[in-house]
Amino acid sequence: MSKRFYVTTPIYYVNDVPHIGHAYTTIAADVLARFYRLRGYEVFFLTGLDEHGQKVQQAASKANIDPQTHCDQLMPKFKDLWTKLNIAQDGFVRTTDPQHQTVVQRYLQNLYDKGLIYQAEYTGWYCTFDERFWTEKDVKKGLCPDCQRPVEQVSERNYFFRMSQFQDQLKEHIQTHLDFIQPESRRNEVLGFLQKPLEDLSISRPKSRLSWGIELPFDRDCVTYVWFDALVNYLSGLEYLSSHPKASEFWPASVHLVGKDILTTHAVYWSTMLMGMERPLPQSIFAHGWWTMNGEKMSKSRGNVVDPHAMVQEFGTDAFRYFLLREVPFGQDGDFSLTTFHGRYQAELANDLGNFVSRSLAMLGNFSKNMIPSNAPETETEWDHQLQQTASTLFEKIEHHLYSLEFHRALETIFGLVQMANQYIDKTAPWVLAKDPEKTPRLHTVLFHLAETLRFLTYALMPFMPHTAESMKTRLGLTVDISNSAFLNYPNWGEYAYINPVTKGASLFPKKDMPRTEESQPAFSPNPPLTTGKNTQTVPLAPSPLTSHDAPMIGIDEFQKVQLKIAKILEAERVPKSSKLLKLKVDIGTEHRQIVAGIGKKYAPEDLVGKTIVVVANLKPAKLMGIESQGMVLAAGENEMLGLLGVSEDIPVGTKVK
Ligand code: ME8
Repeated sequence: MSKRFYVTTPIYYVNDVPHIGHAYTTIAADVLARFYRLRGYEVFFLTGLDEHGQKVQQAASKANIDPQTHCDQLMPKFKDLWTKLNIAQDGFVRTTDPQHQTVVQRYLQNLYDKGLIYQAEYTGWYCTFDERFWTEKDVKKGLCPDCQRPVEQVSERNYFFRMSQFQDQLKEHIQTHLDFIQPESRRNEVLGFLQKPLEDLSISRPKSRLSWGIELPFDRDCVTYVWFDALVNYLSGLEYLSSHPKASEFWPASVHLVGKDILTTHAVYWSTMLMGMERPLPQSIFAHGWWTMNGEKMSKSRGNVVDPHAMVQEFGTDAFRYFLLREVPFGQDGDFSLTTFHGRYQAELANDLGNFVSRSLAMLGNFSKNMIPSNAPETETEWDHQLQQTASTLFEKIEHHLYSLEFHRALETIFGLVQMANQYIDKTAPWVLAKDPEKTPRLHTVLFHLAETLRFLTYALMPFMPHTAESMKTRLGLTVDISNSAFLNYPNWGEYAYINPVTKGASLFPKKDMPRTEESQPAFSPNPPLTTGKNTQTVPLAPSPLTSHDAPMIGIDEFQKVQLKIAKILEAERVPKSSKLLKLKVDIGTEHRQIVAGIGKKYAPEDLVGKTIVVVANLKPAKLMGIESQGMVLAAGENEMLGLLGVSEDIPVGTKVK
């Protein structure tokens, strides 16, 4: 029996055009879907649109059109972006699809018939934006505790789902299925939420207040609460969008990818709904973090929204896919800045990967007439061996990282091989071998190893950067079909019989100048994809770290004069009369130091204690506001400090940073 993998994204509200958050989850889901397809799984990848509810009704009335027309107009914006981002979904749900509505009504009737839905009078504080009620104790100063917008008191007869009945069963499930809610910190949050008694869930809205929704099958005067309607898409999509003869067997889903803000609706509402519907729970729900922009929350009013279209236009689809998944661990919040994006583009895509591909193909052209030497050469040197070993364990590592949704680690592993391959070229110096006919066998070994590395990288990049991989495949003259099941068995070094000539082609990632001025900076716009490239942002850009305009080049020996060390903050307090300065006591392994740091606007002292940071340990002591500082903490930012540098691993204090 073949293995199945079912991955979903949230279905996105069509109250506006798609943004980076939508792109982020959808790219992550696409990478998983592509990987498991290549691994020989039967895959169903579902995404779509959440078209009902108050938000959409309001957006439509603002535009002075009826809600269905509004949805029909916005839907292509999402589909177009997915095409541009090379998203290969298997199903695209719209909650206004009649088939979806039928499934929702069927489940509602089923719960109603079982006595799990009842009618009651309800008075509460209602937040239109979040489309949910809050109790008296939740609301402070008349504001929604979630989005801080004003709430209004609403009293109405509603239908309720007996969610409270499933509280213990849900807690037990979460505690006994450790993969169910990920990452672990989020599991603890949900368990924390479940400490309080769970209330029943209002699943209807009177048509007099909201007409844009699916009618309740047992009361035509009410429509279904938008979350109940939306969550059912994970089941309805399978029913009517999959052509697989056993589509229902894709349930339970392997993973629902969601943003951290909608974890509760998934972990609690959806899970208890499934319990009521007597359907198994998904294997896992993974909550990813949120992107900020240059340290600030993205919002249209601030004009700091990242426009995915503009990023793709400037840097290409694969660079955008790469950056989003490489920059930040999937469960954590991350900051988007053009400087960082450009930095990774130049260093990792243009210099490392792009260079490796063009150097290798150029040498195959120059020294072997575009033909890959036949497979014979055994590994001869330690370098050959190391390259081969690293490539041979690549796929297991990728699979391991993707299993725990560590996209950044999977990419780090792949790019580790790229770096090693570039060093291999430097060490083996094929151009020197080419000058001496006696060294031709050795030259062929080296060229063969380069071709094999290219082949392994082509396969490995396929899920992440499909255009790039496809282009590498063509350049290398590979004839294998790498659309499906190509990773069923991982490739073996030396097994492929090369017969076609290679072609060098144009640069995969041409070097780019950092857009330096507001006018030339197309990535951010207050009104994103509708006006690609025209509306420019107001955020000033930090200069690129890779251009030499701002800082003179230094040699490695100069850099090595700076002694950087891992340190732990033991104490922190404000420096009197300063809003910016904090006095820290840090452990640098060999001793405790007092450091005065200008980080007081970003951090409260109590948030810092226990943090692992990086410090300059050999800076001459200096006095700041009369207090001696015996070192310096490393932090990112220019005029404004955006954050302290930390470490992603558990590294002992005192360890040298190189
Ligand atoms: O919540 N960074 O839809 P939605 C990362 N229709 N992710 C972000 C983000 C950011 N800055 N901003 C938003 C809905 N998101 C419902 C879902 S599912 C049955 C119904 C993410 O369009 C957010 O976390 O408001 C969420 O996962 C997704 O965008 C969709 O948000």
